[in-house]
Amino acid sequence: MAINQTVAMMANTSFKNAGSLKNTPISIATWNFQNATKKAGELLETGVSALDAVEQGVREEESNLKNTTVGNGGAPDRDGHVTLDASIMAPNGGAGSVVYLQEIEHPVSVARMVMEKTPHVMLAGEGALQFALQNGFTKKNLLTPESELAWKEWLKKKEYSPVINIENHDTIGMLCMDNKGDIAGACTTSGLAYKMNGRVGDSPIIGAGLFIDNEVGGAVATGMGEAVMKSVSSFLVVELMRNGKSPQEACKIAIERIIKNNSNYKDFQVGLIALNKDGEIGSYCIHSGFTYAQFKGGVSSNNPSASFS
Ligand code: SD4
Repeated sequence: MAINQTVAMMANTSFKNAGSLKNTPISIATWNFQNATKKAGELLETGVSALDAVEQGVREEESNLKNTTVGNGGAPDRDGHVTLDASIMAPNGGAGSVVYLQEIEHPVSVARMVMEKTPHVMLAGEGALQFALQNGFTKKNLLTPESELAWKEWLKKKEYSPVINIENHDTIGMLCMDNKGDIAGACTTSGLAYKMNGRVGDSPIIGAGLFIDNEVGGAVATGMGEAVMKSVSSFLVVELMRNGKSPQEACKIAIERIIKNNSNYKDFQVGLIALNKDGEIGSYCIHSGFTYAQFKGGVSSNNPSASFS
């Protein structure tokens, strides 16, 4: 390489890095899941990779019985099945996901195995379960007595109307940057409570619920998956960042796209969070009330997101 080319590259790099948080371990997650961001963040601070940290972080919520939108204790569909969707993306561009997976507490870890042990990106339903069982996962009844009771109560009226920010929105999407500056992400959910049997949301759809490009950054979504899928929102956020937008600007533009394309946007919530290679964070949602958790430099916080309304 010519010397002047090398010097130009070095100058460019140091300019870009001036004052940035590049290589500073950080974990952020949708909603107030500080247990999860703390778990991931503390791992990152010991030198664990972004991929390992993000998996371990979201597993906290998959096991949290009080969270009725993720993993064990997740609300069932209309017919009483707890069906889980999850995805994971690695800094090397790898991606794995599972959809409509039942009776496995940690779908994110199955998604990781799909990424690492198969030539595929996504496994669904029975096939995903079979793959999980063959790889050492064990079956567990994920319908807790509390979730069953709430479902039976819902059955009395069978009214399907998601309540913004409350009952249907506790999906965890997480983004981590490790001390090498590598970024990974994961998203895991039982989806919308009392959804139709067979319904799959955005969380396991690469580009919709989650997207990482380790040259640029990552984004992850929560909320009404149908709207997120139609706009391929996480991919859009990353592409906007690639084209020079800050994570905050990118999230805002992507939410505005959803609003523009869905005349019923007043009836549902979508929240997006993003992280770029300089460690900058963005977050934007349709309706106020969405928050994101963050762990950085040993400090844990829950932060209100900017919103359209
Ligand atoms: C879905 N996006 O299945 C998920 C639901 C969600 O917080 O985010 N809930 O559509």
